[in-house]
Amino acid sequence: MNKISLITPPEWVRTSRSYDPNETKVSDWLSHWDGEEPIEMGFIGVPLSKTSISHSGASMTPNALRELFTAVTTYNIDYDVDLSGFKVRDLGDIQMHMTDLKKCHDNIEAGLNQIYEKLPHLFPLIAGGDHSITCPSVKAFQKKIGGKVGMVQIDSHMDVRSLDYGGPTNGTPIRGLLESNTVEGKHIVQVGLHSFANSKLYREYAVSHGITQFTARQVAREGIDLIMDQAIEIAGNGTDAIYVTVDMDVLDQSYAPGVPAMVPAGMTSWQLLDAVYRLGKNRKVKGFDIVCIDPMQDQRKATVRTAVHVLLTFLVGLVSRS
Ligand SMILES: [Mn+2]
Repeated sequence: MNKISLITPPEWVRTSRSYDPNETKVSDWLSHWDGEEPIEMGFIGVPLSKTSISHSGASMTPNALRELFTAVTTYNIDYDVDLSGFKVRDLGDIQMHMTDLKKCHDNIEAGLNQIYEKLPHLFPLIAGGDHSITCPSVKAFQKKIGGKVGMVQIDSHMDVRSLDYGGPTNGTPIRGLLESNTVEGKHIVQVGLHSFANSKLYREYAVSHGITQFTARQVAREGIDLIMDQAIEIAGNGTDAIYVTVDMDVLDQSYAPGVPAMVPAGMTSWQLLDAVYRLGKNRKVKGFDIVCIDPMQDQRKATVRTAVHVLLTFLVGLVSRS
């Protein structure tokens, strides 16, 4: 029986048809949390996308990921790591209000607070939802940490829009965190920013608040490893923990057709996988979310499938910490 009032059990609990006892599918390993078992890594769905500026079915992402967990194995050949030896559970979804978006954000923060009170050592693996969910998620994370939080945001967009124009939305989470003094700009690093997807005024706002920015072109030219090392150094300098947020619209449109705001010449899947592995492996990283996937526009589930690989590759880094 689930004892946390603001989360509901996973809507879909999928198991794969096992034809071969010699391999484990993610769906058969990442099972539903029973509400009591002590765990240190947990998948949490945050099904909210009415806060998206453009039309988005991102609220369907947690279930879309669960569905594809039946299609992938737990073994990563690049690092020779099998996740099936580690305990990760699906906690279910944060409850949303049907129409009251402020209430939805309040539920995200309060629901995560409830989870962290019950499971103080939990590493949250949060699946949005659109990017608006990152603001309440990081507020709860900062309370859990009880100190200064750094952020590495992998995104085509800066997400520092003024809250005066219909916010909070998926264009405002970083602005919301700055204005609420949850995170300082000097502790925020944005990676993968894209031309013709941001404005000069918001760039000046971000830079004036001390945010460090790396564009998608810099990633292509300088290499993701070098940039991630700098990002981790900056986000970790003077902070107690780093929160990682991945907006899937950072990827090139050919890799991620199922995002509401897709871009050409975005990052490659390999750049993103290498980035999240490096982040997962760093001891200072203590929280993760992945957002802004629209399963309704996703051709052959390509974007959801990539997101599954991003999540699992991050986990491979996490369990490989020395
Ligand atoms: Mn974003």
